[in-house]
Amino acid sequence: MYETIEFEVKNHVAWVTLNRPEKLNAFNEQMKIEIKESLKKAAADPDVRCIVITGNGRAFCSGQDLQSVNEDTDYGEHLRKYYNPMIQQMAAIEKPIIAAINGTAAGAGLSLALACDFRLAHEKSSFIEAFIHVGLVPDSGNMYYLPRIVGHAKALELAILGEKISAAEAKDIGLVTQVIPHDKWNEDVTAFAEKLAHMPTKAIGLIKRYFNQSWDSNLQEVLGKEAYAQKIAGSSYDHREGIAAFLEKRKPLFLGK
Ligand code: T3D
Repeated sequence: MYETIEFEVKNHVAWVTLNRPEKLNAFNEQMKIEIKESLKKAAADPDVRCIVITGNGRAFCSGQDLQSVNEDTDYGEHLRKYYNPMIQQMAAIEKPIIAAINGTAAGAGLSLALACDFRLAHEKSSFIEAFIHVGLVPDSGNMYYLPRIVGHAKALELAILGEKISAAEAKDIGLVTQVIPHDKWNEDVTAFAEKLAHMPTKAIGLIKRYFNQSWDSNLQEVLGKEAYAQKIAGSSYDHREGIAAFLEKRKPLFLGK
């Protein structure tokens, strides 16, 4: 069904695997369309409670396919048509999204990882703000997320110097959640994703929505939004289950509703 990605749902987790390994999973037009379609499908499926984006081969994603651009390419239009809607779509999905960074993440491939809610890094993975090496600026949400994740000074350093950093360095600066050794990669990524997929999905969605909005809100507005969100979470099945499990001294069985 898809030409440039693989898509599978298993144990409440949707796996979106970028599949152009010979180009280090660089984005061509088809891949951007297919990622968007698969995310839409995962978002709409009530059985899906966590999404993982990963890559086949030795890279996560090397950014825009540089063989598919030329001097007539209108990058502004290209971003507005493909990348920006994808990044906005990811922020709007009220389910956790994990980037399972199996190898190099470069340029807009790094932006894709930054737009995820969690970043798990393979021990051999690397990260590079490659834009500067082709005379471009960070895009696809990179200028929004990178300084928020690693801080202004570090973000400028990475974007302007464009030096490759290792998974261990990425962990040190807070860019990734966890570095996973090669022999534990599949097992640990699956365990992390399935753990999230069995948590209170509705509350996770609300956390994501209001954390995102908090950047543009003052304290009074955030307090109001927290009260609103808590009213919704407080009337959920999972809240009742959490309280019951606590009182009965058992493990909760959250259903994501
Ligand atoms: O709207 C718009 O379209 C503008 C948006 C732009 C967003 C961007 O993403 S701009 C930044 C684009 N990405 C890059 O500049 C990264 C280019 N790639 C690299 O710098 C390096 O390949 C890596 C650092 C990612 C990995 O280096 P290395 O040494 O491990 O691998 P390699 O040998 O360079 O690449 C292996 C193959 O993948 C090679 O093909 P070959 O020679 O074996 O046939 C290489 O050409 C290909 N490849 C890697 N990245 C891309 C690519 N082909 C097309 N586009 C790529 N981005």
